[in-house]
Amino acid sequence: MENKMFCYQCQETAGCAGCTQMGVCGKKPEVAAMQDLLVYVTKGLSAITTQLRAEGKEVPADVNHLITLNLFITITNANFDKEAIVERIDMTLAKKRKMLALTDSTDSLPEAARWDCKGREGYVGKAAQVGVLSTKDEDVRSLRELITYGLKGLSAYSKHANALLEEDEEVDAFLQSALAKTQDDRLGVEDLVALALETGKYGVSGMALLDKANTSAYGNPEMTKVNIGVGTRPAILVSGHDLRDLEMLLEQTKGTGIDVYTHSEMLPAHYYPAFKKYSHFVGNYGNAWWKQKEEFESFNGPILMTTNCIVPPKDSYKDRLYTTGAAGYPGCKHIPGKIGEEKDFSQIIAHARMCQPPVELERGEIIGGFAHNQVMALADTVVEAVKSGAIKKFVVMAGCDGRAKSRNYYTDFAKALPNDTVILTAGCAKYKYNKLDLGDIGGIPRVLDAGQCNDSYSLAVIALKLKEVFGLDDINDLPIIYNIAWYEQKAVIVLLALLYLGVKNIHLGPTLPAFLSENVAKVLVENFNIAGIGTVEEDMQLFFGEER
Ligand code: SF4
Ligand code: SF3
Repeated sequence: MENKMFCYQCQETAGCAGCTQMGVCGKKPEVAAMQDLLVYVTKGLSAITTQLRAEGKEVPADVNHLITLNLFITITNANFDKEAIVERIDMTLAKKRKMLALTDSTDSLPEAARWDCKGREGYVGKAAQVGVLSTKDEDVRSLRELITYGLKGLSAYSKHANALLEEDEEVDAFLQSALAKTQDDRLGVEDLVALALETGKYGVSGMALLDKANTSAYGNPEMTKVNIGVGTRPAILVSGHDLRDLEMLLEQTKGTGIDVYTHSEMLPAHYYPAFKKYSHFVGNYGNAWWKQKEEFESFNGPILMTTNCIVPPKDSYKDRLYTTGAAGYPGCKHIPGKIGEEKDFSQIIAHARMCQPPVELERGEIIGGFAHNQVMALADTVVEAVKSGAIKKFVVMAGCDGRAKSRNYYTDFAKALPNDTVILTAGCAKYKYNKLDLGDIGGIPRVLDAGQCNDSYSLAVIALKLKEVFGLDDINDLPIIYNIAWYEQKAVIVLLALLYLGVKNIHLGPTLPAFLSENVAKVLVENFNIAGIGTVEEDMQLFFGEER
C-alpha cells in the first residue's frame, strides 16, 4: 500500500516500524504532512539564525520562542489541528524572510533556509518532499531523527521555562545550530553521533533551566500526600506539564465555588508549596494520559490540556475539552496567551458552573514530592539505609506510560522487585505502580516520585550526589538500575541527557525506538550498553540473580 504519511517518532508507531496510513495516536495524514513542513521550515529558520549568530548578530527572543513552540507543537499527541499548524508555517516563513534579509550571504545556507512560498498552495507539494524518508541513508536518517526528537523534547522544556520568564540563550543557540545540522549533507554518522550526545548535554541544561524556573516560582517540591478522591463541587481538570497555566487558573478560580483537579502529568503540581495555599485545589483525578477517554467522561467538568498528551476526544466530552499553548485539537476551544501575558480562562470557569461534580473513581492518597531538594533533606536517612543494607538497590523507572498491553510489564516488574529496593520515578510512567502500596523502608517510601518527566533531572542530581557521598569515581558504580519506559520525544531528551552524564546499562522499553537503525542501535549498545527488556522473570534474574 502506498504511504499516505510517514511518522515513527513514538513508541506506539504502527508495527514498531512507522505509521504510514494514519497515526496510531489519531494523527491524520494531512496533519502529519503539515507537521513535516513545519519542522522543515523551522530547521530552515534555525540555519539562518545560526548564521546570524556566527556573523555576530543578535537573534531576538521572539524568534527563539517561535522555534521552540513550533517543535513542541509537533510532539506526539500535542496538536492535531491542521489549521493551527498551517498558521505556524505562515508565521515561520514570514519570520524567515525577515531574518534572511539580515544575513551577509546566503551561499552556505541549506535549501530549507532559502525555500519560500507566498501563498499556501505550495505547502502540500513541498511537504511531500521533506518528510522523514527524504533522507535516503538509513543511518543518517536515524541519527537526524534521534537528534530532532531530542530537540523536540528540549523545546518543550524550554517553552515551560520561558513561560516563567527564564531564558538560556546558549540552549537556544545550540538547539538551532543542531536543527540546522540535521539539514547539512556534509555531516556523516560519526558527526551525528557526537551531535546526539551534545544534544544530551543541552538536555541537562534545559531541564536544569526548567527546574530553576519551577522552583524559583513555586518553591521546592516537598513530600506530599495527594488526595485521589473527589469533592462535591463542580470542577475543572488540568492536564499537561505547564505549571504557569495552572497557576493562572488557580488564581482565576479562587472564590468562585469551582474546584480544580490535576490529571496525569499535572499531578506533581501538588508537591510545590506555592500551590498548597489554594483550598479549592482538591487533588488528582485518574491516571495517565491514555486513560482519558473514560476519565474525562466521568469527570463531568471542563478539561484544560496545557500540553500533550491528547487522545482524540469522544463526542460526549469534546465540547468540554479546551487547549492552550502548544496543544490543539480541531473543534476544541483554544485559549490564547503569549509568554508574560495573563490568559483568560473565564469561559472555562463559566462552563464548569453548568457541570455536575466529578464522579468518584477511587479514594485515598498517593505520596510524592521527592525531587532533589527533598531527597537531599533526607540524605542522611537514605545513606544510612544503604550503608546498613536496608536499601540494596535503587531502580530508576522514570518515563512514560502508554496504552500498549506490554506495559503491564512495569506493574509486574514493580510488584516483583525485592523489598529492599526503592523505585525512583518521574513522568507519567509512575501510574503503572504508584497505587500498589509497595510500603516503605524505615520511613522511606519504596516509590519516590520526583515529579514530571522533566524532573528526571532531579534523579540525575540525586545520582550524582550519591556518587559524591559514597566517594565513587564512576556514576555506574552506584547501586542503581535504570529500567526506563518511553513513549514520546520528551523521553528521548531524558535518555540523551542520561547518556551524556555517562550512565550505562539503561534498559529501555517496552520496545526499542523504531527510528534507531540497526547500525545506530549497535553504536548505542557498544558504547552505552543500552538494552531492551525481557520478561519480568528474566529481568529479575538479570538484575538480582544471586541476591534473590
Ligand atoms: Fe504514529 Fe506515534 Fe507518529 Fe502518532 S506520533 S503518527 S502514533 S509514530
Ligand atoms: Fe507522559 Fe505524554 Fe511521556 Fe511527560 S504526558 S511523560 S507520555
